[in-house]
Amino acid sequence: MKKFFEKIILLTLAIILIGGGEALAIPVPLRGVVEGFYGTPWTFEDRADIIDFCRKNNLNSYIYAPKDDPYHREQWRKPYPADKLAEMKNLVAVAKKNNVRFIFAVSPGLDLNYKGDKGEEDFRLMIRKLDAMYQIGVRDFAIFFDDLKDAKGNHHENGKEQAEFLNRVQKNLRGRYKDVAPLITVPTEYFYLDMVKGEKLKPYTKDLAENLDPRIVVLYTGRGVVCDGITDKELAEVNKIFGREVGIWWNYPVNDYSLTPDGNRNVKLALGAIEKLPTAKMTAIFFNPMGQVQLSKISLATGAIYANNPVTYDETQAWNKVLNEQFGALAPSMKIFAEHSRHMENSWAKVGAPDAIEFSTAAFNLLNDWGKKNFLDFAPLEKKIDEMERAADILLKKLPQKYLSECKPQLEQFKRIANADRVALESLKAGKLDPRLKILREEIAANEKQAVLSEEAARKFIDDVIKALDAPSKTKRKR
Ligand code: LOG
Repeated sequence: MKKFFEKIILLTLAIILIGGGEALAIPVPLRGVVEGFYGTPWTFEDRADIIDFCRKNNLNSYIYAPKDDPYHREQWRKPYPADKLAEMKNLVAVAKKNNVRFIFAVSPGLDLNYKGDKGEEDFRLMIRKLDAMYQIGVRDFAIFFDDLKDAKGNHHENGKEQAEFLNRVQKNLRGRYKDVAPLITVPTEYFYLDMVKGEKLKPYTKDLAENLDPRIVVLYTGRGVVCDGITDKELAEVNKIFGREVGIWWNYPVNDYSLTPDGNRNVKLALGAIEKLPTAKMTAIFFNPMGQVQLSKISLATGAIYANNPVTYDETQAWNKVLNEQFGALAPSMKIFAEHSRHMENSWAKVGAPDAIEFSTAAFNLLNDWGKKNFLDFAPLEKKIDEMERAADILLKKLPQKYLSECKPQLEQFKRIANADRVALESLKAGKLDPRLKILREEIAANEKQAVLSEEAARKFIDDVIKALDAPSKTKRKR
């Protein structure tokens, strides 16, 4: 008995020593990047670069799933032409060298047949497609069924059929090749609010969950497609639904839905940290990036820190660390810019910390006091505006081309906004609207076709000041 206790004490000591006094890190087993966005796919160089980045950041997987590669989705039946296949082979070799799993995905759902001769033919074509990838060294495969809704928001998928298709693909591959990893999938109903109606599971999800081989990895995105975090409780609930530990497909920093009314893509950059993700155990986490590969690395690197130890992850600490590592002497300026460009929100999406909280707080306080108090403290906001202008100038001048080419319109817009904020502040000081402010606002609005940032902070301040100073005076209203 005494020996037993001694052993326990020694073991505990060893754990404390190895862990440096902290809880031992438990990395998410499958962790990496899913190239899963709409819009121009990454180039070979981008992918090789991100695979190298994965190794350096202890991410172990990369999923190839660019929505707008025709061979991935719209024309999934077609084999890759020789030149594309050769390129893919090189990429698979790069991944192998970097110890990163190259996961090849196909999205056949737009027109996949499940039944009859057509079903047999499509199954054969899918296997042919995956076999070609096996031949060039791929050992990990995924089949995705996301985004199959029609204009009315309905989909026509049958969960049982889909499950049987996936099971059959997995059985076929693993039957012939002993070194193929379990299949990964994204269901058609891949976010919680789409999986349930009222309290009940929708038939598609129920049938899929009941019939899917328990070894197949299911990815889901959270309560919504792009949502403000996932709690441990939600994760547990979804694990229960699928009868397995699910994985997460996390839609940040992806910005393919940040569109202007005329359809321009990627107008806002997501430069914040990964945040609000579970600490509970999970099978996998994949971060969906922006088309802007270099700037995606800010949040991807924070995601890597998270995925390597979800329990101890601190987003502020991670964000500062990553900015310092990636931008060196330019980190302080980059941080100011990035602070104004991290929150993503529209009618169906919401993710990322609010933009420039200190700025919006200072602006709110100032406008709140304005007209009420005799003494107004302009200094906090003035300081912020100085910093913004300086940061924009420094970055426009010194940022290496590989970054600048991804954010020049946004940096120029940042400078315009800072400049207009200054005029707005001066107007408040004078108690009178400087007529230049409306002109500056028009210029900013015209450029919002290509660059948006700080909508609720620095950009809003311009509108708020115009509103405050433009209001018709009481005497005017009487007339
Ligand atoms: C797509 C994804 C896209 C993302 C953000 C999933 C599983 N699928 O609405 O390709 O990049 O949202 O727009 C998606 O997230 N569908």
